[in-house]
Amino acid sequence: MVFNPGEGDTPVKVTGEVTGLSKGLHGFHVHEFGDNTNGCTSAGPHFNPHGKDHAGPTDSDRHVGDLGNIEAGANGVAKVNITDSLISLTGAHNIIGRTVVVHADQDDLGKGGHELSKTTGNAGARSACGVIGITK
Ligand SMILES: [Cu+2]
Ligand SMILES: [Zn+2]
Repeated sequence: MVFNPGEGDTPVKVTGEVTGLSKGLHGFHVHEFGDNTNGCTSAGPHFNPHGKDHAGPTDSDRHVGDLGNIEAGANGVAKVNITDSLISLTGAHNIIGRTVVVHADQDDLGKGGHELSKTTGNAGARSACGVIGITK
């Protein structure tokens, strides 16, 4: 996964590929901690510096880490190509040193009416994760 900043830091372009998924939509978020000591659980909750409710990437009130869903085809591959104006590689919304998580289930973007909709989008287990770092 590659996170590329635009001019003046935003938007950030997220590109890459996730393989081995079940067909369909999978929640895709930046979680608070860059810690995978106990697997993806150690990444903590969604990155939410302003204490908002969980929502979708196009909602004005959302967690900074709410990047919505990625969609895998029948081959289990999801191509990621997201441009987001809230995450940043500098300042208060900096996601470097945090963790990107792919979930087992679809993120309902806060609208599913489930008790977890407003915190996690009820996106289920954490299937894969990786700390966001700096590379050449
Ligand atoms: Cu998540
Ligand atoms: Zn969220």
